[in-house]
Amino acid sequence: MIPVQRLHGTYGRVTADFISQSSSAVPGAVDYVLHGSSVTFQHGQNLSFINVSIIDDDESEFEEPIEIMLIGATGGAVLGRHLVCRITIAKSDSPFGVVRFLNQSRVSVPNPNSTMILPLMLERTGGLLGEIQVNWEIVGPNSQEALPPQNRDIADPVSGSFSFGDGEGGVRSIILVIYPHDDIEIEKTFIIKLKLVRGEAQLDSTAKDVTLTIEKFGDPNGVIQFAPESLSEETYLEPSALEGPLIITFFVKRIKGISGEIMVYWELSSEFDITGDFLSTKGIFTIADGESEASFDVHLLPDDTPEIEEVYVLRLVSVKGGAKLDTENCVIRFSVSANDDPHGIFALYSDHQSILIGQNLRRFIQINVTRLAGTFGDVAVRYRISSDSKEQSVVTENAERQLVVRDGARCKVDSVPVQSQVCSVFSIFPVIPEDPFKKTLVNLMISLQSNLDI
Ligand SMILES: [Ca+2]
Ligand SMILES: [Ca+2]
Ligand SMILES: [Ca+2]
Repeated sequence: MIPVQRLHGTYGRVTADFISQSSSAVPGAVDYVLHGSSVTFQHGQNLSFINVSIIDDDESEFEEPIEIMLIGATGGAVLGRHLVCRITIAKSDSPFGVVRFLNQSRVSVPNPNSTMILPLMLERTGGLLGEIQVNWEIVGPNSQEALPPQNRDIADPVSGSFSFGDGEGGVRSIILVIYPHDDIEIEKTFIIKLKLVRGEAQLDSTAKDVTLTIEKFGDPNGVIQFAPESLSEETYLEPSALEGPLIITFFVKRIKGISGEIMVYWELSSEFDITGDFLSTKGIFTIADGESEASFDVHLLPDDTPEIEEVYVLRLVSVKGGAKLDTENCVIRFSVSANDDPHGIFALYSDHQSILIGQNLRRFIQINVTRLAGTFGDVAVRYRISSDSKEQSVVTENAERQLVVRDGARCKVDSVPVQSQVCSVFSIFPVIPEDPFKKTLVNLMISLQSNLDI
């Protein structure tokens, strides 16, 4: 755009005529195009433009100056003093011309329901010296191999040839006929390539091929879900240190399409403390092209930590490679039953027990029940104090008593008034955990009996 100014008055509609001249550059479709031969100013307008297009090409050899000159004015205006504008074409045109696609270099189309026509346009432009022949071919899908004429995606012809005579430019078209999709189809990429086989024109390096992507149809890469055998909520036992990690295998299926290798990401979480429970709480596994089944392992580790039953959520979180997750069946739960005596093991240590004498000389046995291992929940402990002296009862009141060791507490102290002078042996009765820990009752009783420390 070359600006032309209208100085002084702007009354009425006027025009200014112009021409171009150049010692080497050729007007028309070769080096540049001068649009029109006059520039118009409407009433009140003081600025207008001359439009010059430079023909673009790859070569950069000669600079070519062009002069644009105002040569006359109409409508009452007169020419001023600055009438010549010089521009320089930095690049010179290839004398043989340039061949290029006019389409976008990347074209993406939905996989059609019915036959689809896709025209591609190419042109020879610039210099038109000599005959040239340009061939085209398609490579793909998703490879650099030439597309065979018989294929399921694009109708024959899948290659061809164009000739341009000496001095002949212009546009040619390639008509691609794209077949409708199959039941399911992966995304396919083809490249339509130009190749100069005769003559000396240049292929425009930025527009000598078109990458055509036909989008996938359906779920060619599949939908990922846990296999039915892994959907039920299982309960596992924490392994002992001797056994080592327990390997739990989960099965996964790929339904619908089975095309392409895909990567599936999984993750374990829990509202309980998951620290140290598993070798890893996340991972990746792959399903090979054509495969519909896979499995992955979760390693449940042994530990000495007392734990109540913990529920874990195992989730397939994402997939790479075009597949989708079945949102209905990508989360499962499993649990590990209570372990390492979560509610505790109860013991009496003789050096923690004592006889107290109150102000009124009443005597008390101060009982200190120690809770080892876990401290989950309130646990009621029943005990009985008896003496090796058979003749008289030691305890004033009930023979059997109960104390409650609270959730989190490691011991509980109770005082029992006594009558007798001698009380040398304590014995303690089973622990009776309160609901909801009935299940562990037996364990606790056994533990307790075998852990009595008198
Ligand atoms: Ca845990
Ligand atoms: Ca654990
Ligand atoms: Ca444990």
